[in-house]
Amino acid sequence: MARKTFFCIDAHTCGNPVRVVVAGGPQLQGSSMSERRQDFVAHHDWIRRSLMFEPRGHDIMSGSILYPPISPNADMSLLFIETSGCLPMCGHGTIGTVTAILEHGLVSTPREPGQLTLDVPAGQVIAQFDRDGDTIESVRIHNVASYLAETDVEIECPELGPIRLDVAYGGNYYAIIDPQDNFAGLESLSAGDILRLSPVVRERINAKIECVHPDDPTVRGVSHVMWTGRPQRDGSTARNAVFYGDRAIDRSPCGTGTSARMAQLHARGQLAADEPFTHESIIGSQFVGRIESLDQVGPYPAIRPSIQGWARVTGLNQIFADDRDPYVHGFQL
Ligand code: PYC
Repeated sequence: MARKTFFCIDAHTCGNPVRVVVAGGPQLQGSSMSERRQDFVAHHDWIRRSLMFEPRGHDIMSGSILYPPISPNADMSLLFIETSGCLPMCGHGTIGTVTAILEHGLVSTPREPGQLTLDVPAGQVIAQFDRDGDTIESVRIHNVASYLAETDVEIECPELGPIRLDVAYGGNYYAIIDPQDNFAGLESLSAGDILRLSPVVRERINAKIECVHPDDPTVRGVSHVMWTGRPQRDGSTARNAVFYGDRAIDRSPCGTGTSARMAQLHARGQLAADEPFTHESIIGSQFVGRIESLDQVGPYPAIRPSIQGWARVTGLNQIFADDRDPYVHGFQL
């Protein structure tokens, strides 16, 4: 019998799960986290499926695997794993991972007090944390440069008719659908509607446009669909629901999605650099976004966003992947 053991800390960030693999991850080849992500996808993807899908995970499971730093200035590296694949960057995943590893003493002395510098497939991000004794109260991620890639692309959406959407990058590419003639806003959709319509929207936008990151051609294609609407909670600027993978709606306000949304609004002249942006999720949890500075990605004017949120650890999980188990590689209904 061959049995592999993964030592995990399970957590959630503002409602969305984060399974942090602290030991048991495979050794990866490559000189950057982008190359190592490609190596993982080519040779070790069964681990993602095993830990994310049923019966060890579920449709919305998401997580990370910890690795030593690659860059001389970094504290550690993260690989993101999800039911949807291996993301270049994940905001809620980073907030949950940082909270889990600090609360469990896995980083005793950050290179800079109060912050961790992390190599991730999309580049490098900085996580500033607020600590109260042994508890991490909140984490602010200084994310990769984010930009508006396409505006007013029209597609035919089943049930709604023709709709216009923008595509923006915040660590992943997002199709962003704002209220318009054929879409009354997020409040007009049920979770079932989002799960039914979003895969078709994603397929049609990817058939119509090709987005490729100017600095890394392995980062390409719209993976996430964001429906926007009016805020329902005090203090929120906007509300959103992000669809990803085959069946997932982010329970958090989505870190890379909030970054993409701020880049879109800034490029459209609807969000000033000094204006706070509090994003509300489908369950009412909030991230506080900020435009930290302006940047450029290839030909695109870009922003450097930060997003702040909180996470709570839900338990320690020692997970077995046993060759005798016919469902060792996971399944999806
Ligand atoms: O928070 O960036 C995020 C994210 C991506 C997919 C789910 N959450």
